[in-house]
Amino acid sequence: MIYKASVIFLSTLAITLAQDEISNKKFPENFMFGTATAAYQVEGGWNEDGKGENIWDYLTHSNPNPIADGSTADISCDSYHKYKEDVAMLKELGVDHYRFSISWSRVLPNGTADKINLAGVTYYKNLIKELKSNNIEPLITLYHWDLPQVLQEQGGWTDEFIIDAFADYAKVCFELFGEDVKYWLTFNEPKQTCLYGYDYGSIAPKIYSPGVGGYKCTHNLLRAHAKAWHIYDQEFRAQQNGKVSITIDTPWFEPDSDSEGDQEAAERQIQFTFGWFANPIFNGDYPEVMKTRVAARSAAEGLNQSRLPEFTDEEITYILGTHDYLGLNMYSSYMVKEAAEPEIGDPSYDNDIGISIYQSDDWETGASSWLNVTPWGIRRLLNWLKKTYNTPIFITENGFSDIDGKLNDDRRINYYKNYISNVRNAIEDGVDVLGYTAWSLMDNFEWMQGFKEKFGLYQVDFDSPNRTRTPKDSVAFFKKVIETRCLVDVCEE
Ligand code: PNW
Repeated sequence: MIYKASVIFLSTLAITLAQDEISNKKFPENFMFGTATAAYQVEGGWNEDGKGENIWDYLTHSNPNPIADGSTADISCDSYHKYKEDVAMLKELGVDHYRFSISWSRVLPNGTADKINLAGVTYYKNLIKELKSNNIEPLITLYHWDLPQVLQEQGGWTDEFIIDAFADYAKVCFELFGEDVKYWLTFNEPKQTCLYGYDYGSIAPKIYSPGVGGYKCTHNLLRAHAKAWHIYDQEFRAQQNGKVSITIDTPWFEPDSDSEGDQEAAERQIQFTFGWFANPIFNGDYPEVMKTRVAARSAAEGLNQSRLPEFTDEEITYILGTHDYLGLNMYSSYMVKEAAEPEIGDPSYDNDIGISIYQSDDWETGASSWLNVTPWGIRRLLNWLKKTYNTPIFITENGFSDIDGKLNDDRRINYYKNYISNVRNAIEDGVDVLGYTAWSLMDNFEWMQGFKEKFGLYQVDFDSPNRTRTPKDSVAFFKKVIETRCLVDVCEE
C-alpha cells in the first residue's frame, strides 16, 4: 500500500522534473543560507597550544601514510590562525550561518573533562565572536570524525565508556559556548563514523569488523547523542534557547523500476542507510526491516544473538524524541534493484541489506568516485524524509568536487543551481526546509583523498605559506542567490 502511493507520487514527480527548469520562486526571508567546514579539515595547528592528538592526526602520521596524496592536515587551511579571513569570506558571501565543528582534543586534550585547554577554548570563543559581530549565526557540530586518540586507545566508539565521555564533552561545550549558539549538531554523519570507521575499516580509526563493528559503534553513538540532547534539554535549554540535533547523510535511492521488488529494495536500502540512525531518534528503535533481517542472517550464521544490538525499552524511550530538527547531508543518488538473497557466510552489512545498486553512466560525475550530479534526487529525498519523519530539515551539506580546483568552476555553479532549485521545489511540495549549507567554504583536506578532491567555493593555495584564499566563480553565484533569495534573473514575488 505504502509502495503504491509512492509509485504514483514518484511518477508525477518524474514528469515535472523532466523539464529540469530552474525554480523562479523566491526563498523565504527566514530561510538560512550558509557554508560549512570541519575542524580537522581546515584548522591545522594540530599540536599547537596544548591540543591533544586525534585519530586523524594519528592516522595521517602513521607509516606508511594511507592518504591518497600522502598529505596530512597538520596545517591544511591554517584556519587556527586565519579564522578572521574565513569570517571575512563568509561576510563577502553574505551568508546567514556558518557551520563548523569543534575539535574535541583541542578543547579536552585528554579526551576527558578533567582538563580543559584554555587556548583551544579561546580559539572557538574568538571565532564565535567574530561571526556574531558580523551577524553570522554559528551552527556547531560537536563531532566531525576527530575522536581523541587516547579515547580510541580505550576502545573508541565500539566501547560503552564513550557514551559518558561524549556527554561530558558536550556538556563542557554547551557550558562554554552555548550562550552564543542557537544551532548544535551532536554528530556529523554517523554512518561514515561507524560503517567506514569501524566496519569497512576505510577511514580512521580503520577498524575492519564487517557486519559487527558498525552496529556496535552506532549503538553507542545513538545513546551518546541522546544523552547530550537530554543534558542540553535539562540543563541549558531554558537559558540558551538553542536547538540540538544530529546530521545524517544519505544519497537518494531510486528504484530501478516500478516493480514491487525494486521499490521494496530501495526502501530497505534507505532504511539501512538513514533509518538506522533516524528511526531510533524520530520514530523509536531501529527500523523493523533491519531488526528482522540482521536477526535472521545472524541466526543462519549460527550466532545465538543478532549482530544488531537491542535497545532496552528504557533506552528506546530515552532516545526517541531527542531532536529539535533534522540535519541532512546529501550529494548523490543511486539506482536500486532487488537481488537474490546473498548466501550466508561471513557477516557483512551489505549482505544484510541484500540489494543491488548502481550509478547510471548518464550521470555527470564529480572528482569523488561516489559523487554524481542528480539534483532531482534531493527533492525526492526531502519528500521521503517528510513522509517518514515529518520534521523540519536543515540541509547541512551539499556540494561538488573537482580535481583542478580552478577558479572558473561552471560545473560547480551548475550543480548548486540545480540542487538549490530542487530544494525550492521541495519546499513547494510542502517540506519544511530551514536552511541550505554549501560544502564547502573553501578547498580543504578531503579525508582519505587528501587535497586531491576540491569542494571549495574559495580556492586555497596549499603551496603558499599564507594559504592564500581566492574566490572561485561559484562565490559570485552563491552570493547573488543569498542576496536575491532567487536562482533566476527575476523571481516571482
Ligand atoms: C561528507 N558518500 O562526507 C563529510 O561530512 C565532509 O567532511 C566531506 O568533506 C564531504 O562530505 C565531502 O566528501 C561524505 O560516499 C563522504 O556518499 C562520503 C559520502 C557522503 C558524505
